[in-house]
Amino acid sequence: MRRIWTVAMALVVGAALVTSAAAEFDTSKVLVKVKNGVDLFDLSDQLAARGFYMESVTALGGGRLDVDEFALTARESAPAFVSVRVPQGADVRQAVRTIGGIQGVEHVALNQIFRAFATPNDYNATEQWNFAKIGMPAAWDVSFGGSSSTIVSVVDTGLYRGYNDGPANILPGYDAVDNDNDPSDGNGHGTHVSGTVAQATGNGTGVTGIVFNASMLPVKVLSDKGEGTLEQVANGIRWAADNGAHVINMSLGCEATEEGCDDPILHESVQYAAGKGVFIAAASGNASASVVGFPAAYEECMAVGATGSSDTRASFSNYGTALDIAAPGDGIKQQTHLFTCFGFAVVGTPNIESCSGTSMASPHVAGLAGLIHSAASSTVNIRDVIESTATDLGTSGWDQYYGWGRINAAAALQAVSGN
Ligand SMILES: [Ca+2]
Ligand SMILES: [Ca+2]
Repeated sequence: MRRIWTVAMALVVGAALVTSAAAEFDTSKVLVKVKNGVDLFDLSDQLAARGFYMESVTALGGGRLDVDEFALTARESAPAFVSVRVPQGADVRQAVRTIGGIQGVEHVALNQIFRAFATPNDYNATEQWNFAKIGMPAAWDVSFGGSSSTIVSVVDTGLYRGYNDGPANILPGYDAVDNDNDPSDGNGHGTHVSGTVAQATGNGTGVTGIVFNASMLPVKVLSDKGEGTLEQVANGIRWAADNGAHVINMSLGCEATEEGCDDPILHESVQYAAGKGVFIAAASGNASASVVGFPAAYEECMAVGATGSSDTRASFSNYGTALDIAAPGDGIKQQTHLFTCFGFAVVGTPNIESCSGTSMASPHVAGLAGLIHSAASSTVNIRDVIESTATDLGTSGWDQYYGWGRINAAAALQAVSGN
């Protein structure tokens, strides 16, 4: 029997908006500037008498010293500033006023948080609730779109290159359907999925992608109808692994209950890529089934289920013992030529289309994996980072509906940056 893999996408459309507010300053400490001639040991005593702790002293030339070191080594009469710890739960603005009243104190500053001005001009938290939800702006502060040396392969219906807002860096790819080197997308699914990974960002047009500086390696294994054979899928996985992919996304699969779905040829192709160190994200399937589809269910793949804007499982999203992680997948906007988010070729004017499915969830994980690959040392286990930093949903810890939870890009990037 010929097994057909289909795109893992559903006809469910939903949208809501989520906004997040970030702290404006570090509430754990304030910075104190003192007048010339102030005895820092005396200041330390005065602070302690009011419940504050002098943590360190920064000399004019920079570098944090404790007060003894400063007294011994610094040559200037007054330091640049003194860092003072505020007790947990205390009103930091009141602390500023109290410390400001100590004799010899010239100025007390809130420990303001500065951010790279990296929020791109085409990012809109309302339009892209999915990126707001996973903390993309904060993740971009750590790695603004990653690096072109990171190669992400979307193994799908191909990638359309002619749009004004598609991925910026596209490598020559492969068409495993026609066995040639033209992986054009006559369907639109692969282009939408690729957009979530790496849509052109900061170009003032359309929407954004997660790891937009990455090099995209398009591999077409599904026809313009959104279907592909085991042969095509297995060839495509191996080609991507042999041609430099660090990350593979597969927003495709078959249901575990279908005859021939779990096949050693498919599994061995996945194992081949994993054996080369490739991180593989795959969609769990859209049958509302209690069993994850394949290839996602293989242990070498990170099986991705879909959540909506309220952080609950999308009704279509397959779950079960093989589910590893969840990501936004309900009402995801990217540029493509799919008019209806239903897998038939309608090539036309590019639009920002809202599509739903575990197909839309998986590239969030692939994109995050790419961003981690760009930002972290090669010894970092990308899968461990994604799982350990996910926002736990459902019952505590791993569960069959959300895996380790919904991905948290901000926490993942902070983890690998050492923050
Ligand atoms: Ca854009
Ligand atoms: Ca859980």
